[in-house]
Amino acid sequence: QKFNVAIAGATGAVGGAMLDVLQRRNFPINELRLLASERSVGKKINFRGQELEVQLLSKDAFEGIDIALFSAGAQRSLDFAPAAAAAGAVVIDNSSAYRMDPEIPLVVPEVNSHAIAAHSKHGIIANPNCSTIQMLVALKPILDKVGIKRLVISTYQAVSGTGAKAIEELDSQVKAYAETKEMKASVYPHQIAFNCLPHIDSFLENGYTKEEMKMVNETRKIFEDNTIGITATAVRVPVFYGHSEAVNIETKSKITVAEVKELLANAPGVKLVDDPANLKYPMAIDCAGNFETLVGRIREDESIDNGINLWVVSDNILKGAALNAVQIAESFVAQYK
Ligand code: 2RA
Repeated sequence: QKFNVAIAGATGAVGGAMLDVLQRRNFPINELRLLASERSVGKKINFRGQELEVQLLSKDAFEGIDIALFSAGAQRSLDFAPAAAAAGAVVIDNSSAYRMDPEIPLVVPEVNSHAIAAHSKHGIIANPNCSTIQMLVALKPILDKVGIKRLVISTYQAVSGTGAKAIEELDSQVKAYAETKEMKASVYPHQIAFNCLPHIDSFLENGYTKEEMKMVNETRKIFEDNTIGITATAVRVPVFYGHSEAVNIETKSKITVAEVKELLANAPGVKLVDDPANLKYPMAIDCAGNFETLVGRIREDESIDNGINLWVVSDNILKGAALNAVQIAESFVAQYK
């Protein structure tokens, strides 16, 4: 069986990655419809050797579409996802628009693919935030085995999470430095080259950023457990692709480092990279372009009874967005088509 698929936001960084992932995973496509804003209409994009023309993202652009992948920002998802669903498509939305809506499933296929069942309410499935996805892929086997009481997370996030302009900004600042010229900041409030910004998305009343609270709220929704204590610090670092995360876990019952390694070595979507004696540990430069979530630096947190530390690295544009969205589509068609 083949499906008619639309990509809303087809010319953006994640939209382009969705196209790449659909090809790499040989998703069964009958028609692929590329949708974007006015300024991109008419652009030609190659897909499986075919030249496709970008069409206007509008309410009536979804006639005959089975699956609509959205990555065009929250407002466009709010404007157009209901119309796509009304036209009979199932919408898989990468924006933050519907993630915390109690009637909309928020899905990481390796973690809670059962939640896809709730797509029937509104025809929309939400893709979690990139930093949440990679962490939960690593945590899921530990959660199932010994339960999780508390998480303390620090993230080191690539500039591609902000978008194409941020990639250009880091590149131009590094070049300016090399030529001893002044580095200019416009996408970010401060210089990002050779710097770390503890500021991703906007600040909230409680002193946290939206990015940090996404990790708290999305984790509790996906794990279906509001009792897990979670605190996060999200930091932008001068890396192009690949988010890195230090995850401290307090488990409900004891688990050894050896048991964690055994679990992760067999966990779906995970690649164990944990051999510090031979300088082998997850690095952003090794995850870029690949589908796996790399986990290493596994060690006991001896400051509490049941503590484990992990270092988790994954390509924020692939597993953090485009790959997870396509895997939701794969899981959806496997269960419901
Ligand atoms: C970021 N997770 O990294 C956010 C959105 N992609 O900027």
